[in-house]
Amino acid sequence: MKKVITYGTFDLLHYGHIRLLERAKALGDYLIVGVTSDEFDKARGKINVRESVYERMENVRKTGLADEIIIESYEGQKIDDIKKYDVDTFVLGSDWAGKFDYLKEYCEVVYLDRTEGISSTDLRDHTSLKLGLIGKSSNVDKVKHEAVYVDGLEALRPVSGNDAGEVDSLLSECDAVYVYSVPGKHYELVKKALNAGKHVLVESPVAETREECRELFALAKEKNLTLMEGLKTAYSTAFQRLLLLLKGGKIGRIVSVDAVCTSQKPAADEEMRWGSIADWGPTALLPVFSILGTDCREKRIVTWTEDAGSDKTAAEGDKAGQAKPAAEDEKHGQAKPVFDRYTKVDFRFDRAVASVQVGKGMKSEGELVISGTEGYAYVPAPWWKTDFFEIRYENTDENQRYFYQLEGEGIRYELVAFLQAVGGKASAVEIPENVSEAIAGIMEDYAEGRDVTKLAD
Ligand code: C2G
Repeated sequence: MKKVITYGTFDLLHYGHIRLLERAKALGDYLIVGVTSDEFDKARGKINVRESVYERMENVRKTGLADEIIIESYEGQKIDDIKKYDVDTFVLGSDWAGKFDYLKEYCEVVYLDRTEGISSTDLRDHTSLKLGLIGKSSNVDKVKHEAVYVDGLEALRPVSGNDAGEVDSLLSECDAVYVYSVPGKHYELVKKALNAGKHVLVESPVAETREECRELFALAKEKNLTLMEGLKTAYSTAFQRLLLLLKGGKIGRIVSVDAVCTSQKPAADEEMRWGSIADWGPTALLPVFSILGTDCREKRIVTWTEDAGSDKTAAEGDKAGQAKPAAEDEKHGQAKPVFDRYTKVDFRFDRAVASVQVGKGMKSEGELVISGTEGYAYVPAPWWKTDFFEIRYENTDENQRYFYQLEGEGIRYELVAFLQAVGGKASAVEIPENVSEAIAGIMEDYAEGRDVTKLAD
């Protein structure tokens, strides 16, 4: 019996794929088809795959052409498979001509003409989504750049969240918006976009109070729109795998979660002078609420703001992270914004504790440590661009290291998830509403001075 093997992603299965399978099948008596796993595709840069590996395997099965279907999940697996299944012929499309000649050492290698005029990319691009960008900053520019890597997404020019006319005109041209303005404007901008029938991806925090957050998610549900919180860390494979391992008991009972996020220089662009708690807070809070839940029994917030000399608490007129006029700045005749340069939040949950330290204009080790009764998880700085973590034990011989590809800063994965959510795949949203609400709640408590103590200048 002559065995033939071929591999592919087979996303949105089309006649180009089917013709390849038919011709491969004709080369022997038994055809094995390797379908790439979601993770393997991500690791090799194919981040736009719409269907899961199981959907893609099922579509291949339905063709009736495969005698056996396997999952391809790691680099180099082709050699293992050729030996394991005693394959006579390896087949792939001509777009790969020459790339797999090294397999000639193990079996016959055949490249078949690729079918012109059809590709999964074209099919994905066919349903293009126009994404308006609201907010003018280097962060928004990054999103515009990253959108290029996302099939089926067209990022329009950024407009300022302060210019109502610009925002209105943008809303008339797009299908969805990405909002990254100042925290105090997110609620009104998100509400405006939802009322205009647009899907929304909003950089965290979604809003500055629990109530506003709840209201926005309810409005999105009522209008059958997607409202997704943007926090790129949540969309990195490494962070997602870390959470799964922890939930699976990898380090025993979790006793504490400790996250640190700092950056030396405050944001240059005036519109984006967010304070530490609004800028870094959501990122640092993400692992706390994702791992320990959102029912903290008590918390303590200690903060240092630039105008710490005044006897005001953080609450008086000082929205969380919001630039608040302090002394007139005689140079520009504008209010000089102040913000919290450093904030520490300590939490007590029923069965664990947590701490987050965030700072802008100060530095510390930006690591994430999750401590457990059998070991601990260590994510080195900058932990929020998660591509590596280690599970460490008393017996260091048992330590395990995990690495997952993270292209750019991970923004593109967030955009792919948003596109999938808009397309109806709600499971693509990695931040549950209760976590979004809990993050907004910390912004609210900070602004209201609840559990807040200010450091002297
Ligand atoms: N194909 C084709 N004609 C097209 C599109 C794809 O003949 N119009 C072929 C490809 O050459 C490949 C197979 O169909 O042999 C599957 O294509 P993809 O799903 O795009 O898979 P690919 O990323 O090419 O991965 O380890 C996986 C292999 O490297 C193939």
